[in-house]
Amino acid sequence: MQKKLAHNGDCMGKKIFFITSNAHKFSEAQKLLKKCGISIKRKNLHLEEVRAQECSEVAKACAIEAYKRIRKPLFVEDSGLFIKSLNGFPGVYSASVLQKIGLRGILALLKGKRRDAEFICAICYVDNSKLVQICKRCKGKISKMPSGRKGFGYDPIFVPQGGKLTFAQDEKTKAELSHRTAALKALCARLAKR
Ligand code: ITT
Repeated sequence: MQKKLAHNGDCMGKKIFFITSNAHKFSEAQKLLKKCGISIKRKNLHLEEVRAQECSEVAKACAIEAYKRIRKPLFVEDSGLFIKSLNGFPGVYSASVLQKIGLRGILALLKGKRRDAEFICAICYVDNSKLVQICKRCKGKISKMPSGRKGFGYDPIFVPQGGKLTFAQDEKTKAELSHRTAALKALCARLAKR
């Protein structure tokens, strides 16, 4: 990649693009990254996601494609819900599965099955001198019924480990320990390193 930055710390205080079509993901990231002095701008490049088994592969391929197009510091985040008894389904297909069968469809598939699940968030950051990959998880269980009005996506059916409320009922807990929070904190730490 062209022209080197003087040092990696140069990312701090600069505007970074978060390439996403999802306003909820952007809003969560904006709040958290602001706390560590990173301001972000949303850009939707309508990237086509590659077929892959892992969020980190999807994030990396999209970030490289996005960098080719805009040549500005940016990150892409690919996330999803992985349910153990469904062999990781919906996983990397989380967005389209939610559109097609909804939360009720997922709950129907889980009748009589174990409900352990995890959210995964993979981030790939690219600028003119480096590519940073981060992948974090948040373990929990799928509830019996959707509950709560906060958050987005699968939040109404996801109860984090040790908790009783879904992420959609308790956004404070989500902000503290979600997969996205963990990944963004790790991104801040990596970008702050010289
Ligand atoms: P971009 O790819 O454009 O960023 P997207 O919504 O398509 O937006 P993903 O491909 O990463 O994002 O799909 C992730 C889906 O997984 C998302 O649409 C939600 O349905 C679900 N998801 C991810 N993180 C979540 C969270 O924190 N809470 C609830 N659902 C989440």
